[in-house]
Formats: sequence, C-alpha cells, structure tokens
Amino acid sequence: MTVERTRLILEDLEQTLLQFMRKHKITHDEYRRATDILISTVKAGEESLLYDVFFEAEATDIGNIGTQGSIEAIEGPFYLPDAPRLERPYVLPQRSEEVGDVLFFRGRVTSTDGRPLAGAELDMWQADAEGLYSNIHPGLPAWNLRGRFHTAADGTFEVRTIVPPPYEIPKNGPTGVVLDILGRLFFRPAHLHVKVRHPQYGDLTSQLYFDGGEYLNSDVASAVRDDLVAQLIRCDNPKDLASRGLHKPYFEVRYDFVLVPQQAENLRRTA
Ligand code: MBD
Ligand code: FE
Repeated sequence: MTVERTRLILEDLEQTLLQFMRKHKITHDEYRRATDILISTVKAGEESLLYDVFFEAEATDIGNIGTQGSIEAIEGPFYLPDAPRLERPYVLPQRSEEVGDVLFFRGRVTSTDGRPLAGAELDMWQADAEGLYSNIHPGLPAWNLRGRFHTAADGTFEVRTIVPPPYEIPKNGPTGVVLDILGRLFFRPAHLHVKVRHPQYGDLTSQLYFDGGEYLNSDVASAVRDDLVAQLIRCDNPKDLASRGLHKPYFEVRYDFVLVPQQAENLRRTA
C-alpha cells in the first residue's frame, strides 16, 4: 500500500463519515456512544471480532476478483502465528479425550499450472467441541487444535482433528450488543481455518465449511462461498476403521488448494 493510496483512502473515509454524520444529524451523545463501542471491543478481548464480522468478507471478495488460484476466505479474529510444528502422522494438538467426532482433513496443493507442490506449509486453527479457540478463550491447553504441517512430495496432505461445531458470537460483549440491536443471528457455520504457504507462491488464507451444515445460509459474518463448502463424508466401513485403528465412525473432508506463483500474484494485485 503506497503512501498516496493510504492518503486517498483516508481522505475519502473522512469525507464519507462526515457526510454520514450530517445526514443523520449525529449528536454528541451518539458520537461518544460510537467511540465507546469501538474502544470497548479491545477491553473485552474482541479486538477484531466486530470488524471481521461486518467487513472482512467484502475485502476477501474484492481480493478474489480475477484470481487463477483457490479463493481466499476471511481470516477471522483468532489466528495466531507460530503454532506448533507437527510430526507425521499429523494430528492437531488435542487433549487425550478431546470431545468431538474424529475428522481426517486431506487434499492436495498444486500450482495454477497443475504441478503438485511439495513442502507447502498448512497452518490450521479451529474451535473445539464447545466452540472455543485455544490461546484466546480461557480453560484450554495452549495451542489446542492449532498446528502447522507440510505437503508430501506429491503435494498431498492429511491431518487428523475433530469435526468443529458452529461458532456462536459471545452475547455479552460489544459485538454481541451490536448484533442484538440489529436483530441478527449470532452464529457462524462450523468451519476449519487454514493458511497455505510456499516460498515461491502467494500465501492463501482459506476457511472450509461442511455441506449440509447449519447456518451456511445465515452466517453472521456473511463469509460462506460455494467454493469453500466441502463434503463431510462419514466412514463406518469396518476395514477403514481397522486400518485407522479407530473403533467409532469417523469423518473425512477433502479440499485441494491451488496457489498462484508469486510473480503472477503481484501482477494481479497491482493491476
Ligand atoms: C470465528 O471463528 C470466525 O472465524 C470469525 C470470522 C468471527 C468470529 C469467530
Ligand atoms: Fe473461526
């Protein structure tokens, strides 16, 4: 982002908001209420939640225009860098009795020209069965259900985790207060977050939803896109269970990522 562009956008934002204030004859009390709400998001530990729920999907849609690769999804407020690096066979860090159905997430990472990408890093994070994110919400082990791992020589990956539940926005915080005033639903459909990285390619922030799941059509963050909805397949075949060493039915979800070479990505973004 150049200094010129930053100035242009800030000036337009200023003019747009001043016009909006005149249009609604915003009083000083109303002005102060607005700044109080914005300040209280930080005090409530909802640093980015309010903004991501209302505005992040628009930015990803704009960024996805004309891409040759997999579309981006909203990052949301709960990504943290430096998650644990996992060893094969990959299993997201979890408690010994982690609640939730076992899920194998697998797929392949390729370049836009179809070549499989070995050594691409996947950086995953998700909610536990109660809808809580580790290192954000209290009461969970550090880095629970967060981890980084790599694709194999043929570009494939597989990681074991649990099927996440839908996520409910906290009712008592400032984001909840705003949603309540607007009469909105508080839910996001169940989802997996993942960033995909490779040195010669642009980073991709994705998020996968499950076909047939609740709230796909009423996401409070308006962030579900058809390309991000994957089939959740239930597996109860005794042979598969035995080969996985499992005694209960489990689930599989498959998603293939297409990364755009860095040079082509830079050209598109500045076009
Ligand atoms: C989430 O888990 C999330 O991904 C977003 C965008 C907002 C709130 C919670
Ligand atoms: Fe999330």
